[in-house]
Amino acid sequence: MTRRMWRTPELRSSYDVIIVGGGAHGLATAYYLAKMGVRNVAVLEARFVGYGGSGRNTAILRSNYRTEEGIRFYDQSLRLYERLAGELDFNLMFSQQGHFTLGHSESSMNTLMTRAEINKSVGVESTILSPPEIKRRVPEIDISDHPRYPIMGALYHPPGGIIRHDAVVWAYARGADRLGVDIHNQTPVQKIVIENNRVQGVVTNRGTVRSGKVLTALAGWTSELCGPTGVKLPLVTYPLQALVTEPYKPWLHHVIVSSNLHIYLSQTDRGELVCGDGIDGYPHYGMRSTLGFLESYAAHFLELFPALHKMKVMRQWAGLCDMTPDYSPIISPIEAIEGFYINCGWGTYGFKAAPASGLNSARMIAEGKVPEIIRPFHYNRFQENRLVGEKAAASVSS
Ligand code: PYC
Repeated sequence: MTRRMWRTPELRSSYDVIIVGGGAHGLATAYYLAKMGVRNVAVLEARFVGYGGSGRNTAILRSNYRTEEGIRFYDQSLRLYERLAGELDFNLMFSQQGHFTLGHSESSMNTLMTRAEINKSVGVESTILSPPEIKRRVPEIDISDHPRYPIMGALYHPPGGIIRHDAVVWAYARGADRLGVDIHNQTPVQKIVIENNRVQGVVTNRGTVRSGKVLTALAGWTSELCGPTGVKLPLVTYPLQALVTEPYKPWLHHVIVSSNLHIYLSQTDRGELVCGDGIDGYPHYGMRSTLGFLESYAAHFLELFPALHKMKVMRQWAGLCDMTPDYSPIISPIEAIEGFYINCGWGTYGFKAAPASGLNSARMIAEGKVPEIIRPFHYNRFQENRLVGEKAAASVSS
């Protein structure tokens, strides 16, 4: 008999904790909560698990950020990813193949050098390579002076790599389910019920569900649900597009990102190239892919790999990114509303953060205090002018 990976339980009238959003962050939070012994937890997902950014990203993992706060947090996430397949007993196909961020201008090389030094000071492997050193590892790349923006060097981050993103979602969902978490697909939350400055529950398409603790993990849709609660979040949602090519014999054995051309690519074990560009030029909630993206990606990609001019694209898609002004996330309780927690602002970095985001969100809810490592990501930093500026680590955002 086929064994389902997770149950389809009845929706109860109340839960101790409700997590809104069945992506990697919501499911990871539910899994770690249950592992800490918190019972009666539900994940409410509007469509199906992994429908949002968790199933639409380009599966790149890295921790070579710009600020100490960012590096420490994403490094914790990468360490959790290293052990995740064993912990969840699921083949996640994590390949730590090394990650290159190419620089094509003096100013981007300065930024990459700064990042290398800050990373090293925090104990994260990152180093600067010259064009011939890059060519030795990626022989197909064009390091000549023919391109409009020749390659001047790269930030090389050996622990970075790629993982099977859908498998991460399924593994967390199955792990959470086995520990008793109820996962409800097709259950959009329409409203968060707040009375006397306390969370009382949520209204869904299937009725009201009571709970004294609600966490939203909705990425690009956060403002839609949180706006009516009166909590002001400095989020702007932009689509981020990606594409996948037909399969080729394995030739690319590293993740390649260009900080000036704003593109990135890697090759999956099936041979497809998974490619992406910067966020769309203006905010919207559309998830259609565009010809403009395809054209700009092709032009920039051929600057790096002109030999691949006959490459065929198999499909394109888009996901939604909830961008903050400093390009760092928001994970915090909303102190003015007891029992209300938010997890958002992941911009173009969400997928790689899921394990650390889930673990620390779970600690925040279960222990009632904000773990040290996520304190810099409190939402009050915008009022208090304590920004954690990560724009320099966002090669994908123009
Ligand atoms: O930050 O590594 C990154 C990234 C790749 C694709 C989107 N963001």
